[in-house]
Amino acid sequence: MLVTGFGPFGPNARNPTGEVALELHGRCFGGVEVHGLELPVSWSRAWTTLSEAAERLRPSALVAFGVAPRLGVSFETTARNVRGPLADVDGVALAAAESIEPDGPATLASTLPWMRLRAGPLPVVPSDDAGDYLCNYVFYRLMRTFDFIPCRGFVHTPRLWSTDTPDGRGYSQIRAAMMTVVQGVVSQGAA
Ligand code: PCA
Repeated sequence: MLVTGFGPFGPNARNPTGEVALELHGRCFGGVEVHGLELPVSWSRAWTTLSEAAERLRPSALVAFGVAPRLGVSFETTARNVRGPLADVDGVALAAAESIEPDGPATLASTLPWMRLRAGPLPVVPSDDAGDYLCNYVFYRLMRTFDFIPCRGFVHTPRLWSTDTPDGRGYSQIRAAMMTVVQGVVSQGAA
């Protein structure tokens, strides 16, 4: 099973999703080994990093995580064919919002068993809109491209508040939420 998170970006000096994904690397959940990967918040490098790993590993499941300014965990149901003009960590920005794939479908549905997943200590916040930044971009492209991974999708966690420390409340809740999601995907028989 492939588990990804993102690296730091903008005001998020730390991104718990990338840190936890790397921590999970090599761990087993119910006999399923996790390959954990951190993706750079870069329009050019995020997708090449993910697609290289997915093509090489051919996992049975892929859960991609990122942070959003929300109080709970969102199982993103719907990837949208749009990306916005916000600059990435390389300083690259589009002039205006545009389609990810001009002739691609407007939306693509997650194939995670999200209706049956929990998020540990954090509440679940329904979402059919992953935004128009790197998370939605990677989500749309992984839904569009990885037909060889039957179970795949995207999950937003809250972001880490600046007062948190690695062993602080916010971080440990996000970490527990991500572990619960990964465990849930395995116990649903999806990985
Ligand atoms: N969140 C951003 C990109 C990286 C991340 O963790 C997003 O929601 O698009």
